[in-house]
Formats: sequence, C-alpha cells, structure tokens
Amino acid sequence: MYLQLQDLLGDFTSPCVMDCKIGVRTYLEEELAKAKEKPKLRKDMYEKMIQIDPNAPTEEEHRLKGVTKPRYMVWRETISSTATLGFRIEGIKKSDGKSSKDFKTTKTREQIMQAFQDFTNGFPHALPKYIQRLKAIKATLEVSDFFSSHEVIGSSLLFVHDKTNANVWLIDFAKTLVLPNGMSISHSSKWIVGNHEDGYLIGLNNLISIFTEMHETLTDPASSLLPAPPVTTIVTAASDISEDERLTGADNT
Ligand code: I3P
Repeated sequence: MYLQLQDLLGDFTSPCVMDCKIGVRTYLEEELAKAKEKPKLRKDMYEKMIQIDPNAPTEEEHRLKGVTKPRYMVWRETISSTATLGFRIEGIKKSDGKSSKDFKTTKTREQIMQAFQDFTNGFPHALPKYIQRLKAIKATLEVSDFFSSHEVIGSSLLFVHDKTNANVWLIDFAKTLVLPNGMSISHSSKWIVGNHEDGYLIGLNNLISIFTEMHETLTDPASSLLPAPPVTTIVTAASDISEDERLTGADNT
C-alpha cells in the first residue's frame, strides 16, 4: 500500500488557482445528529457570522454569543451559491500571486460568472479546457461505483491554468464517507435528513452550464442575448486513467 502525491501546480508557470467547494450540503449528517444530541456553541462561528451580517443571529444566539456548527454551515450555504447552485467559490489566487477568499456572499449565477470571468480574463484557452475536463469528470462519476456508494461532502474542484495549460482536479476527501448498509445515492436529488444526498452533480452540472455560457459568449457575443443554455447530458468520454485515480486524484495529487 502506498499513497502517491503530486504537486498539482508543478507543471504550471505562475498559475491561476480557484477552489470551488461542491455540493448543496457542507456538513455530514453525522455532525447534524451530534449537534442535535449535544448542542455545542461555537463562539468563533458566531463572530464570523456577525462580521458578515450582524442581523443573522437570532436574539438567543446574540445573547449566548455562540451558534452551533450546523446552524453556521447552513447559514453559509444560503448566503453563498451552495444551496442554490450546488457549489461555491472558496478562494481564488491570480497569476500575480494575489489571492482572495472574499466570496462568502457570491451567490447568484451572475455574480459567479463575474468572478469566473475575472479568474479567466486574459486566458481564453482555459474555458474550453475546463469545460472538456468537467464533462470528463462527470462522465466518470456517473458510471463510478465508488461515487454512487459514497457521500462526498466538503470536497472541492481545483481549477488551475496558466498561459498554456488548464486543468481541473477533485481534491479534499476528509468528509467523503461510504454510505451505510450498501446504500447508493444519485448526487442530484434533493437532500432530506437520512437520505445522504449531497448534490454533487447539481454543482457539477451548474459549473458546466456556466463555463459553457461564458465560452459561447466569448466566441459569439450575440449569444449573450439568448437565455442560458440547458444543462446538457454528457457526450465526452473520460480519458484513460483508472476510475480510482480519477476520483482520488491519485495520479495527480
Ligand atoms: C469553515 C468552513 C469549513 C469548516 C469549518 C468552518 O467556515 O465551513 O468547511 O470545516 O469548520 O469554520 P468558513 O469557510 O466560513 O470559515 P469542515 O468542512 O472541516 O467542517 P471548523 O471551524 O469546525 O473546522
């Protein structure tokens, strides 16, 4: 047994990097159950909450100066695009080394597109590569036994490009857990407590749709007058690395 590590930025020169956390839910059902059983107040999360919106905590939370973790995580999901689009931008680092994590309230499709435009500005070759890679990831996930039997929470897609290359990888599997009792999930159905759905494919489909719309607008500016294209089913075949390698990034991380 061995763990293979690879520096994802190794083949890039002055790369631009973006981390998007995927899924409509960012906490485990387990965490929710624990918090219900034994509510633990987090002062740090209360502080983070009031920094963004002093009116977000309830009167009681203000009085206690604390919120539970699931309460904070759900709030974070609804102020960002997680709850509606199934992903959110966690951070972006540009080629000049400047980075920003100021995306906590980046919520609408338009706001996301603006941030993606800023991220890819000056690197038009990145858009078709990102679309191709996202479609390949989707094709692989849709036939993966690993994916259907695991809930994938708090995992990210890492977007990396420089002047000549662009790629996307799956990263962060600390909260990727095998489902109980041989259960399987669709990753695109609505989550209700107990069904373990994570909305991973909702996020992936929206990413494909947004990058596709941006690419079409760039190659045919008149198309920006048309409504957003529907999410397409996958046509791209995955490349020839094994499923495990793709899912865990073992060939790349
Ligand atoms: C953090 C973010 C992390 C979460 C962390 C939160 O909030 O949601 O995903 O870690 O919990 O504080 P924010 O992005 O607003 O700073 P996990 O995903 O590992 O739970 P933590 O403080 O308990 O580590």
